[in-house]
Amino acid sequence: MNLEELYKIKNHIHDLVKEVGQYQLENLGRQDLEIDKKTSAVDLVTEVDKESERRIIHYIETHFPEHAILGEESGMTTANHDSEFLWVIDPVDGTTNYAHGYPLFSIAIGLQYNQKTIFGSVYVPYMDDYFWAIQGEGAYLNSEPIHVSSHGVMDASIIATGFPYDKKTSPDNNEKYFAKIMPIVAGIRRTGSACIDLAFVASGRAEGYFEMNLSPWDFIAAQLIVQEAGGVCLSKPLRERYAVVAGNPHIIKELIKNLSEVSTLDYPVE
Ligand code: 2AM
Ligand code: CA
Repeated sequence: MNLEELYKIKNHIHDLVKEVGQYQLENLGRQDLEIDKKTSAVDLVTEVDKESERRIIHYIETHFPEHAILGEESGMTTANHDSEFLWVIDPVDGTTNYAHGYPLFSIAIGLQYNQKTIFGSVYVPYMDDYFWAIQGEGAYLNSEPIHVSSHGVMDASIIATGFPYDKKTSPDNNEKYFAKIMPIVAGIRRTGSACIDLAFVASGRAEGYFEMNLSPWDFIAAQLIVQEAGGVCLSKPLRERYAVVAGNPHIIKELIKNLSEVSTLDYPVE
């Protein structure tokens, strides 16, 4: 796939997520929203998650019938699962927010070629913010280039984090890391959407981010955006999921140092 094709994809995905985002906003806060439980009482999926993913997959299957697709709600497509191209989709990142009518949620779409992410996008419908990156081409918010911030000290930094659905029982509920970082920074933020947290690191709205228990669709697209914005975003397999740490080049060192003082086992250490 050449650069011209990737720029076309960027534009077409922008049109697609605007349309899907409009549908999501129209249904936000609806009292009769159909909500199902997935793995537990707090792991939710709404009819809007499913319909949004269906629309995104329809677009990909129409334009790229040979590509494989991994979606949060449908899993891995059986067709083309050996393709070199893999689309990774989260139709609503921040489902708990969405189900409560809390307007922070995003649509994440990434494209990988031989396991390397070559395009990543995060769209936040409520803000009409389209974050995107093409490998080697920098990162953008709508049409403006974005860059990570240059703040290098923890006590002047905003650090975002998150906690998994199974936090009552999971050893990977982030509690001890949160306790370590919370007192030493200017502010902790918890949006409920890993993709928004990472996009905010990429655009310098936050300095760093750490979270465990993520699935690939929660961070693959946004990871490229952080990297192309001059930041660092590392992931490490942790049981069935991933621990992710991100930041500008100064804060990432501080963040990893502090996280590894708690334990060197869970988060990436370099
Ligand atoms: P979701 O809203 O798409 O489910 C919140 O901390 C972030 O982590 C969100 O991006 C949420 O994605 C994701 N998340 C929370 N618990 C998770 C789990 N058990 N497995 C995978 N992702 C999870
Ligand atoms: Ca998600």
